[in-house]
Amino acid sequence: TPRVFSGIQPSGGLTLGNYLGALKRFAEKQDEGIETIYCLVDLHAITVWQDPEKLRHQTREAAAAFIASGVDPARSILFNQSQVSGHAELAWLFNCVARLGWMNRMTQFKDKTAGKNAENSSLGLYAYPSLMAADILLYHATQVPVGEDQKQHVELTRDIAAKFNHDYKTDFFPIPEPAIEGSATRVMSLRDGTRKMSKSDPSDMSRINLTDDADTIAQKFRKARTDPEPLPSEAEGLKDRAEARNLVNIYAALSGESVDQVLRSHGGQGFGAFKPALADLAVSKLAPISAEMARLMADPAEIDRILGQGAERADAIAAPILAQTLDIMGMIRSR
Ligand code: AQP
Repeated sequence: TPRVFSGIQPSGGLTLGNYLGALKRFAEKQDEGIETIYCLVDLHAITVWQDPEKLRHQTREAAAAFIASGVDPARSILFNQSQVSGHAELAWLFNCVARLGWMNRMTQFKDKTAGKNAENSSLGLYAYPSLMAADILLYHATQVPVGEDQKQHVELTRDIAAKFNHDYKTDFFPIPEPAIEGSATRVMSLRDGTRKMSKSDPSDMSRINLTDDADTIAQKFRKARTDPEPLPSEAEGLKDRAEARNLVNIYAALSGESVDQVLRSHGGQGFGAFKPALADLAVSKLAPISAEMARLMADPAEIDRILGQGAERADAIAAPILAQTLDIMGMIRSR
């Protein structure tokens, strides 16, 4: 039976990229009637420094964003990673399965240490993909909805599952599939069409936050970097225009239209007209989400209760899988 697992780091406020590449699709998967498990991966977040008070706030706010985006904690399992100890335990076991050479090929580590002294990064940041493999395989999940940027990590998860199965002569771990779908699998920065929109980008103007108000959203789109040409009438014409393509992709993903449909109605338009239309569309989709987030955040104890309940349901699936893994590896289990 198919089972979906995915997560988001509570490492800052969530962005339009997280919404279109992840949250919106998490709700759609749940509505397809597939078993869905969604996790706020706080153990991943601390691979870079997190102020403890802020981390708590960001975790609750991310939980509110899930719920406001349509993830129903009664139908999906929604919890924060550190409340289910199996994630950290299985990650250690996978640290002993994964090879150094595999980690060395991970582009996210290279991106996150670019221009910095990598020697000064946490060991956790380097081992991040091994923890992510544990997140997925701890539930024997088969489908992993992610944005384009996480594809390499899901492939590594497949390699770890296959090596474990091979080394221990078992078929215990299923080989999960990345599910990368839709026109916004890679939302780009509003300031630089070659970089992805990211919650940790130092420039707030590079991203739309789910908590931005209507004026801020309009201003950020107005100031978004573009070229001087009008929009083409066919997708082909966006080929060498990263910034224009990004705005059209965002429009398509928010409106539920294809890129061709968007260009049929907006082709020939200059950005002076297209940007306000895009801002209006974004506000109409995001305003109800940020309002619902604010409502939920007024009762943090209720959010914590939802996460605790989700963690109990998650642990009920995870604990037997972890126990079996330890047994397969030859660990004595006698208490
Ligand atoms: N720009 C994006 N476009 C489409 N999808 C995106 N995702 C992130 N950015 C984009 C998807 O959101 C999910 C959660 O990602 P994450 O929070 O675990 O970490 P990330 O991919 O590293 O995202 P950020 O926003 O860039 O966080 P920081 O800045 O903390 O590293 C994933 O499914 C991801 O694909």
